[in-house]
Amino acid sequence: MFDQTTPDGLPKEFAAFAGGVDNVSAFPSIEPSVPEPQDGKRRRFRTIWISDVHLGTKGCNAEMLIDFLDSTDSETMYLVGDIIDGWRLKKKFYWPAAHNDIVWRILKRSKRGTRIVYIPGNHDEVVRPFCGMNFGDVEIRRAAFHTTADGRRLMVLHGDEFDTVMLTHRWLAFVGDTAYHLMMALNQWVNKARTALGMPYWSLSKAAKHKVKNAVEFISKYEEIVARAAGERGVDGVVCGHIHTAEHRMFAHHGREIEYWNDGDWVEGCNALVEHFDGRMEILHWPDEIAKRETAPAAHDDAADDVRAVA
Ligand SMILES: [Mn+2]
Repeated sequence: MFDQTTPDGLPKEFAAFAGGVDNVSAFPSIEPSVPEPQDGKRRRFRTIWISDVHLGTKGCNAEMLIDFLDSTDSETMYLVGDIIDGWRLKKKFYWPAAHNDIVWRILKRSKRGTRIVYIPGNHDEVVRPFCGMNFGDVEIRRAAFHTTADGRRLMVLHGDEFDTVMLTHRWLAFVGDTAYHLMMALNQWVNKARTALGMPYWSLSKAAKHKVKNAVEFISKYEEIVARAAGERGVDGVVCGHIHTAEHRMFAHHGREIEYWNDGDWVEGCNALVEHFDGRMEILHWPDEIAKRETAPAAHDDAADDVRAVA
């Protein structure tokens, strides 16, 4: 069946998948498996912050991030840690082509002139010894100070520095609604088994709810601690990641207002923090942005319908 081969040495049958063979043969080269769109329509920002991408894990929403990277551009981009998950990679090597595509796109951005600052987090702590060095044009830093267009000074760091108890793993499991609902479903299961074994009812979901409450308290406390640290450093605010919870909050510190920004993650939330050219900052929830983009033509049609109705 596979006696005829293409010039790449691949069975002829594979050539039927237009582009597929190219992808296979091009994999070790520098071209991404998902090509960058050539239309050049990108939303431009002064600054973009992303973190907690967790490349090398199944959790990473690579498809969403590729869409984000292909739809935006900025003068500066901060990679605020946990970009590559070294912890997970050590246990099991997982590196799909899409994860290469993300690295490729980030390096391409740098080539195009975006200043890239990579602040390693706790999951990519293997990169931390290289802080202060440059990898090509990518600056690797332990933390950074960013001045917004309107002159605010922001401290940029991953944020595990303030997670002293390293609650990361525990709360990560409970923050997501998905995990919570899974818990609820599991509850029925556990109790069916318990009943069968003649054991009394035990509420796993109640235990989960307690954990969720703890997680909410943990997040709130964490935000407060990070903002206080920024206040003590005399800056106007802080940008961090780590807890996978995109947020903007204001805190008072000795009569001064301190901004707390968390750029979220690309596992569940798919958030990025952006600074517009006037210094205004915004958290983008990328699935919402995609939905807006896709409903925009429909909204236009609705408007046309309205016009027709009036006429
Ligand atoms: Mn982290």
